Amino acid sequence: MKFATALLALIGTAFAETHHFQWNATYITGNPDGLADVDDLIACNGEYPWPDLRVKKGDRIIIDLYNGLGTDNCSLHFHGLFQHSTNQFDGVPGLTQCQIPPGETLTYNFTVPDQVGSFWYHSHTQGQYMDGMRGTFIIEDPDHPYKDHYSDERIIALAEWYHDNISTLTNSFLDLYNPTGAEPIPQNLLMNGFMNATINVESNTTYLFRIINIGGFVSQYFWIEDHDMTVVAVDGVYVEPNTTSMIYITVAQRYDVLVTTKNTTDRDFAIMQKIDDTMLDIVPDDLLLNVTNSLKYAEGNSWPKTYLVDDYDFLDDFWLTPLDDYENYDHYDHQVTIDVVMDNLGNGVNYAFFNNITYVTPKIPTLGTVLSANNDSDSLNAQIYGSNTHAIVLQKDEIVEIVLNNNDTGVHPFHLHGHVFQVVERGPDYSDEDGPIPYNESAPYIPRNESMFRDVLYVRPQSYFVIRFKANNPGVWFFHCHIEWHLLQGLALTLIEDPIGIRENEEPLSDTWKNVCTSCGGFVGNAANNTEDFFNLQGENVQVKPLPAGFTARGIVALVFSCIAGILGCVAIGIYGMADIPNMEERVVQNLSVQEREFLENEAGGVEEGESGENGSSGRYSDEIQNKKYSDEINTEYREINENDK
Ligand SMILES: *[C@@H]1O[C@H](CO)[C@@H](O)[C@H](O)[C@H]1NC(C)=O
Ligand SMILES: *[C@@H]1O[C@H](CO)[C@@H](O)[C@H](O)[C@H]1NC(C)=O
Ligand SMILES: *[C@@H]1O[C@H](CO)[C@@H](O)[C@H](O)[C@H]1NC(C)=O
Ligand SMILES: *[C@@H]1O[C@H](CO)[C@@H](O)[C@H](O)[C@H]1NC(C)=O
Ligand SMILES: *[C@@H]1O[C@H](CO)[C@@H](O)[C@H](O)[C@H]1NC(C)=O
Ligand SMILES: *[C@@H]1O[C@H](CO)[C@@H](O)[C@H](O)[C@H]1NC(C)=O
Ligand SMILES: *[C@@H]1O[C@H](CO)[C@@H](O)[C@H](O)[C@H]1NC(C)=O
Ligand SMILES: *[C@@H]1O[C@H](CO)[C@@H](O)[C@H](O)[C@H]1NC(C)=O
Ligand SMILES: *[C@@H]1O[C@H](CO)[C@@H](O)[C@H](O)[C@H]1NC(C)=O
Ligand SMILES: *[C@@H]1O[C@H](CO)[C@@H](O)[C@H](O)[C@H]1NC(C)=O
Ligand SMILES: *[C@@H]1O[C@H](CO)[C@@H](O)[C@H](O)[C@H]1NC(C)=O
Ligand SMILES: *[C@@H]1O[C@H](CO)[C@@H](O)[C@H](O)[C@H]1NC(C)=O
Ligand SMILES: [Cu+2]
Repeated sequence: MKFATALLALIGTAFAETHHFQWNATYITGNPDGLADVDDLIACNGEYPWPDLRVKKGDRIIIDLYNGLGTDNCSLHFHGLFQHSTNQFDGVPGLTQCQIPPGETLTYNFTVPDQVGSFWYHSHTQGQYMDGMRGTFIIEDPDHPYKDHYSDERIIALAEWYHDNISTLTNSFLDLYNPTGAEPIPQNLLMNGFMNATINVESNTTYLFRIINIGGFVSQYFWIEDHDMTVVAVDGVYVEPNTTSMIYITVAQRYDVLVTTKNTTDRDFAIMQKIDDTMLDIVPDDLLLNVTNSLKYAEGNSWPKTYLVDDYDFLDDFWLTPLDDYENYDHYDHQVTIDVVMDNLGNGVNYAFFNNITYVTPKIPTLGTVLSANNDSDSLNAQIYGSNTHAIVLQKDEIVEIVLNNNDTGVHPFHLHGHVFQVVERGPDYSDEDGPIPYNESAPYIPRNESMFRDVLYVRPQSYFVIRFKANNPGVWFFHCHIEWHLLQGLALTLIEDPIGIRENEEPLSDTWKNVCTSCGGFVGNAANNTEDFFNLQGENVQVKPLPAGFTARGIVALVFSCIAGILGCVAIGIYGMADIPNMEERVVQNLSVQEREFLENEAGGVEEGESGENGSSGRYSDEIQNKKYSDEINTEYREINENDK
């Protein structure tokens, strides 16, 4: 790699290298799926896809990340790395750093002393990595337990792809006119950055395939025509070999598998990836669900035919067994129970909640608050981290159990930063029952002796999972759904693990880290940016206020449209089943702030003048959503009103 310089340093008896990269994130025009040019593909030093990083256990990685994105912020998170004492380089704006503003550089600087396997890196700024800012990160193991079983390896990075950029999609996703929170439908699936990829292999050879889902939304089924896969590691954890013909891989998960090629080369085979279409609200007719790639044995062979299957009989990762000794925690000291709920707030937007909280970024990054608290005792008090960050303080070395109940009907892959966790329980799919069914601690579903450990685990619809880990890695760690749309909706909480340990062990904040923070509002103070009284949260960022009792976002949409239309909206309301709520409009209007009422009244008048004929009589959602000009205007203003209202 031309931009890398390698230095050698002696550590113990082994040579540990330092890999120093200079990276410049910029927008370029590109065409990942070969079907549409996009102007805002994020490139590294002008190139897409981003480089595969490959280091050895014990090496130091230094990345000078320059933000060349013009007007947009960025950041970089190294997925799955423990970042002992370098929590400041975990890369999460609002938690462990500030957003890197355009024109500035943050130098990430950390080692990988105790991890090996398949990882990846990505921007942790507002869904941005789905625009291309992501790559794979391999930590080689000189003592790989399966090294005698394979002779070469290949990286297979999976993702979905959108033709619209993420900021455009986010605007229409987090929108009053998307009250059910339907996620944008991707256009295609990619492999190693492109569509219809080729993986070259030799015949009669066993390979280690590192399958890494670097996508931001859909899980994928993955299978190879007439080739079995033997899973030997997941998420950087070696497992006892388990042979399967198919895996199911959520975003952010990794499967290392052994694949032995045929001893003939007369034809190529299909490598298939398929969208888990149960995650899509609608499946457009022209969406290619099964995408075909080539396991290429020889030049001149024709492109393999699509290889469809009837059974989606994939390996259930719950039953994998770690190869090494992972301590199986048979109890917990601290239980955290969270229910996943998707619901609307007063601006009509659909949010995601753990219990009643949708995550809102604090004014000061939480790590900054830990380090600047007046004393250790204050740093142990969750209050200073804000009421809307869902901050939970963990005591040094306690065994933490997270019970996650999924009140939603979708699958969600949850990720914990800074750890791999023990998978204690995972309930079945309750989508056909009268769910949701929460975890019943007195009647556990499946007890296991040698539990699986990993760093991303999915929960099934209306079901639950239970995980445990030991709070032995001081740091501020995010726990969140890795579906970027859901993270944007606030499906996250903050674990402040052993704050005294952080204050004692964290390396001094680096100069570039501090510079970046200084240019966007500082890193000293509580969540509300109060440097004097850490228990005074006045002015903190909080979630939007709830909808008036008895209303749904659809009702609000109907109301807004009826106001625009200038008719007091029986038709629209009827469509959304709101007619049975007495005095619906009056009640909504009463619950609105003065500003909101004025706004709606003015808007109703204003629109009537210009647009009455077109819009007035129909009252139909689908017709009116065509009138994008007005909906966009109303939306922007509506949002501003709510923000000012705090
Ligand atoms: C980053 O790339 C842009 C576009 O090529 C260039 O204008 C800028 O000078 C580069 N900045 C750095 C620090 O490399
Ligand atoms: C990939 O292959 C599919 C057929 O399997 C085809 O429809 C699609 O256009 C191809 N994409 C590109 C970019 O060539
Ligand atoms: C995203 O697309 C929109 C609409 O085409 C455009 O206005 C905007 O500048 C794009 N954003 C970025 C970051 O390029
Ligand atoms: C960049 O981050 C700063 C500080 O958090 C924020 O005020 C600003 O709105 C962000 N810019 C964009 C384009 O999101
Ligand atoms: C990286 O971190 C190490 C350990 O703190 C420090 O000695 C070194 O100077 C740092 N390098 C850079 C380029 O920041
Ligand atoms: C396949 O590999 C095995 C062991 O490496 C070797 O004995 C055998 O001759 C090879 N067969 C072919 C067809 O290359
Ligand atoms: C070719 O592969 C098959 C199984 O894949 C094996 O049984 C056979 O012995 C191999 N032949 C040679 C010549 O290696
Ligand atoms: C993709 O596979 C599924 C299941 O096998 C099938 O129902 C669907 O029709 C396939 N789609 C295409 C375009 O081949
Ligand atoms: C392999 O996975 C299956 C579940 O798909 C499980 O039943 C079996 O016990 C596993 N075997 C081993 C050796 O891990
Ligand atoms: C989740 O669903 C369960 C079971 O219906 C219910 O008891 C619980 O209150 C729900 N949680 C939330 C936060 O709504
Ligand atoms: C969530 O519920 C708790 C306990 O009832 C309450 O103290 C807190 O204010 C609520 N938070 C929000 C954001 O509604
Ligand atoms: C925090 O307060 C200081 C002093 O008032 C101000 O300069 C800074 O911009 C504030 N930062 C944020 C993120 O609000
Ligand atoms: Cu989710």
